[in-house]
Amino acid sequence: MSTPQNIPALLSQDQDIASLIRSEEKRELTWLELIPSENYVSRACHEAMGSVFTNKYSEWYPHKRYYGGQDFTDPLEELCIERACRLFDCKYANVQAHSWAPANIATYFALCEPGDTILWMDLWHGGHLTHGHPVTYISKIFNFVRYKMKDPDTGEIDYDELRRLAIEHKPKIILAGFSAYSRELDYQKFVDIAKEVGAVTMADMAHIAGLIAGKAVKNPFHYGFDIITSTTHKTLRGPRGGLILVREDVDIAKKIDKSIFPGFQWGPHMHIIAAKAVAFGEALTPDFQTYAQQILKNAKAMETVFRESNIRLLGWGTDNHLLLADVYGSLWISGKDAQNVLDEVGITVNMNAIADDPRKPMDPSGIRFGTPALTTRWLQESDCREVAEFMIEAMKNKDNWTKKQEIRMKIRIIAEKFPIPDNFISTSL
Ligand code: DSN
Repeated sequence: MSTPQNIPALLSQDQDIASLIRSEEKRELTWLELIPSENYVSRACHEAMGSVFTNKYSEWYPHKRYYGGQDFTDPLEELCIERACRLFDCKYANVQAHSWAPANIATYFALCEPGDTILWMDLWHGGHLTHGHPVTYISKIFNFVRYKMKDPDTGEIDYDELRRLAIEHKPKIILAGFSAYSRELDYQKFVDIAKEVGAVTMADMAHIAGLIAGKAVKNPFHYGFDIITSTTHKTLRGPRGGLILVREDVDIAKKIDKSIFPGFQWGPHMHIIAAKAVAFGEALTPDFQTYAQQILKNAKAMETVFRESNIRLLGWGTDNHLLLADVYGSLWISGKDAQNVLDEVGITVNMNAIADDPRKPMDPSGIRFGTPALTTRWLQESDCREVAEFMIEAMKNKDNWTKKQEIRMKIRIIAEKFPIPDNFISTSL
């Protein structure tokens, strides 16, 4: 029987769902995926996600579970924690957070009382909704104060303003992290400011966790950060999930464990914890370091092409896996139209607001794109340059059907030349 063994059953039992899965597989094979938060997980990871651990309830933590039958969940979770700590060079890990938002929210509740202040990076300057944007429920509970970039064209954070806000508001947490920011942060400055005002430092590394694990970018723990939160499915290339790491403070670690359970989440998803452990095992290998380095080289190659074409890049380029281009300001195409045109030619990106965007969030000025998934397919710098050139050509020819068909054919050829590697394809319906 082919792997995994549930697929033939799905095909005979529920053809509607089987057919949608097959269509998505085809899309993933024939389109080039450039959304910087997406990737392909390994076949081994898929198998762990599809395993019998999905059947098991395991509330609480290893060796103090509430339900019986935990002979195999305890060593599983312990192994996952041990791998996470080794990977990120820290003492404590909570691997139960279901995803990004639960990881962040549980951390706020672990360390703050209602009304306490958290300093975060403005959403329009690269931060994330889960950092306390006014549309979120958590913004009604905690007092979120925003800092920004000094200059969106260099990407430098306004550290003087950050320090001023910290002194004025006395935050419990200073949060460094982003979902649409392409430069490395000055972690030392965050730590120095936090020490001055007695705040805890939290780095939300959801986007760059794989780059940290692969030693391609700096690890905030090496500068004294107290906490890192993350997803496990972006550059880290694991299952959809969350992760909370604590450098060394046992009291913080205990508070976070209590906040996740019983404070906020209940049954942990043990099949996802199994898949997280597999992904951490993969990320501990030298091959993963090569992968992480190549992500950066590929992003730099795309940066060069966009710069040569005089397209404005926020932050003047990238130090990580992603780029944010002001396509409206440079090519007079809105972010939404650019996303649609690129989709038509077989390239998936996402529209994104840029700093101080004059346009509306649902049709902003920018697109965000990156190289984690392309690099899993082992595209190299010259290939990524070519993809960048096709992107620009497509955006410049948004109303030219013949040109778009031509580009679509060329993208299809690239997709065929760089198939998703065998060990990253998990189904064969
Ligand atoms: N989906 C996340 C990302 O793409 O960064 C944001 O929620």
